[in-house]
Amino acid sequence: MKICRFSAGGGDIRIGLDDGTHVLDLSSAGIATISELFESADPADAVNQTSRGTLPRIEMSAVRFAPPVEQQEVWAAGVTYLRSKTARMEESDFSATAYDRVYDADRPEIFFKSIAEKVVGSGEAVGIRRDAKWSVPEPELALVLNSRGQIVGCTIGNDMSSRDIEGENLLYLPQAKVYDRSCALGPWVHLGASESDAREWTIRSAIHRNGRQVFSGETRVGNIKRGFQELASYLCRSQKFPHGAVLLTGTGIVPPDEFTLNEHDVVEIEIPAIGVLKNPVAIV
Ligand code: DO4
Ligand code: MG
Repeated sequence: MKICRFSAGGGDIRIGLDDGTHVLDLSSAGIATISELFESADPADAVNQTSRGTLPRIEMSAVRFAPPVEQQEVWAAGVTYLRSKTARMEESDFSATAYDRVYDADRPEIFFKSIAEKVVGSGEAVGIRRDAKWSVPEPELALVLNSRGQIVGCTIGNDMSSRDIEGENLLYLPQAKVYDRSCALGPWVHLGASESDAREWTIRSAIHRNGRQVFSGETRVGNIKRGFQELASYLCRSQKFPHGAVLLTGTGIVPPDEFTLNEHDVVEIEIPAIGVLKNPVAIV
């Protein structure tokens, strides 16, 4: 089951359910926010309690997806795939051992990524920093957590990153990772998939420039070194999320070192069970 935040015809943001060809308007059945859905004992069951036949149906082509966060903080895990560890060690001289160590350490790397209001949805521009020379998307599975720290769903995340800034000095990580339009999420939240199901999923990414594909790559979610609960429980150690949180789980897709994003490129990230997160690139 997949749900989203959306608007249509310039109206308010509503909560929607995917029925394949249309979005069913759950807000008309009293589900006003995704946060309240995530807080219910069984979000998929709460959706199933609505009488689908009576819900307004909106053509998919008329839907504008909003990011699937309201007040949730967005955090991200790093160096969870071998591919990410290798890339990080190659881009940096004196930080290389830090990446090597964190890959094998008990405690994962987890960093703050975005407040909800700065997240962009599918169709909106993601940003590359004006002062960066080497910018890449990071296609990632994102876990959706409620205020009790329970994983209630999965969405797609793009952890936009400035590799030259990150590689220059590990202490610059927040600048490499957190800036305007540096986090995209959506378009759907897949409710109720088990971790073993999700580990079978493939993440695919493609980058287009002037209508031509300039990069494509893929990985399997199962290549993540750490468990979902392990990552979520570290995030929630000594920290409460009264509105819930989203946790990006790290990237396993890294373009070749000579590749950097340009303004007007289009980044697509697909996880077939969730959908396609598609964003043009803007300089910020
Ligand atoms: O410290 C670097 C961050 C790595 C990251 O974001 C990732 O592996 O996805
Ligand atoms: Mg990342």
